[in-house]
Amino acid sequence: MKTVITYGTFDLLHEGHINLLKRARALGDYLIVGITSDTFDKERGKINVTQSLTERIAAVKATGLADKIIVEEYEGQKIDDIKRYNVDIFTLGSDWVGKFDYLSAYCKVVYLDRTEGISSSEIRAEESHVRIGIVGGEEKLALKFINEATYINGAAISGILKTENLSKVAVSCPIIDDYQKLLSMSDAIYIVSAPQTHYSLIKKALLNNKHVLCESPLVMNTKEWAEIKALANNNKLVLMDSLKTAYSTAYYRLLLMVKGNVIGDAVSIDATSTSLSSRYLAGKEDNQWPSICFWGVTNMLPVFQILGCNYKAIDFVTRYADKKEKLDLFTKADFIYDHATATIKSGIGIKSEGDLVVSGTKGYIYVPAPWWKTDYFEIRYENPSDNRKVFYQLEGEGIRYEILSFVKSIRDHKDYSYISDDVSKAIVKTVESYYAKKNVTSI
Ligand code: C2G
Repeated sequence: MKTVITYGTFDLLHEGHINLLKRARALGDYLIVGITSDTFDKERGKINVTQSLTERIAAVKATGLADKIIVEEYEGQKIDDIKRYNVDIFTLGSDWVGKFDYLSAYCKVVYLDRTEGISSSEIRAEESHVRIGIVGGEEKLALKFINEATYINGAAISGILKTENLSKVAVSCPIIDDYQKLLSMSDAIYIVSAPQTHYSLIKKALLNNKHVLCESPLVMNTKEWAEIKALANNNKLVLMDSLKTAYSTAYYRLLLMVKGNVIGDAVSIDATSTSLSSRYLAGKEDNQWPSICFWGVTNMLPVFQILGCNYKAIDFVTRYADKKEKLDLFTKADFIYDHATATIKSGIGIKSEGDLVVSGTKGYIYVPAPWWKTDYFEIRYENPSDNRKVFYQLEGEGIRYEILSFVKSIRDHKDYSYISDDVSKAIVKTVESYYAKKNVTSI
């Protein structure tokens, strides 16, 4: 019996895939098809896959061309599989010519002609493109977003609203003078401006029937939060918090592990994020981005996503930039829960060690600085030999996965956000209590 093996994502199974499977099958008597897992696809940069692994397995099974279906989960698995299944021939489409010649040490390698003129990404791209307009920030943030959007099938940048620190050279999309005009040429808006400007920008976008992705905090008080959320829901529009950390695979897996009780009960969380970001200290007041909003909201993420949103008490210690007491250079917040506590330190006017520690009754998780764009963390126990190091590749600080969730939410009319409404509202509630100067000690 001559065993043949081939691999693929097989997203939105189409004629090209089926031709390949037929030709692969004709090379021998028994065909094994390896289908890539969601995680493995993400790790190898294929993040636009529309269908789940289960759906893709079912589709390949339905062709009746595979004698056995396996899941490809890790780099190098092909060698394991060829040995395990005593494979005679490894085959792939001609777009991979040369890439797997090293497998000829284990079996015959055959590249089959690819079917021209059809691909999953072309099928995906046929779906309506979401045109995203960018508002606020400056070229560094805008450039990152524009670059990350290029990885997302179905997303296109319509333009960016002109601000004084945007230079024509830097940005590779149209610079638009007027917000109404940007809205008219967009399906959705990404708001990366100072938080005190969000409410009016979000409301105008929603009233113009545009979806919104906005840096947290969405607004500065819970009354406005309820109003814009109702406006979005009533008009079946997506209104999503933007906090790229939530979309970092390592951070997301950390949450799952804590919820899986790997460190016992989470009792204390310490999160610090700082940067000497002069650019947010300068300029007119509505350009200034206070620490509690710039880094504070990122530090709040693990607190609310692990300990919940219903803390009993909160105390702030803050250092203002000046007597106007509107812009904080540094803010520490201590949260008290029924059976847990958390301390977050946020600063755009100080430098500190930007790590995250989640302390539990069986052990703790340590995320080294800069924890907010982490691809790595450690689970540590009393007996160091039990410690575990965990690594997940992170591309683009998580921004492309955030854009993907936003575009999928718009396309499928579902909520694929990694930040729940509860967390979104708790962030706003905390910012509101800070500015109400409740329990705020100035240093
Ligand atoms: N294919 C083809 N013609 C097309 C499209 C795809 O012959 N028009 C072939 C590809 O060459 C591949 C198989 O169909 O052999 C599956 O294609 P994809 O689902 O795009 O998967 P891919 O990312 O190419 O997977 O590690 C190797 C990868 O697993 C191959």
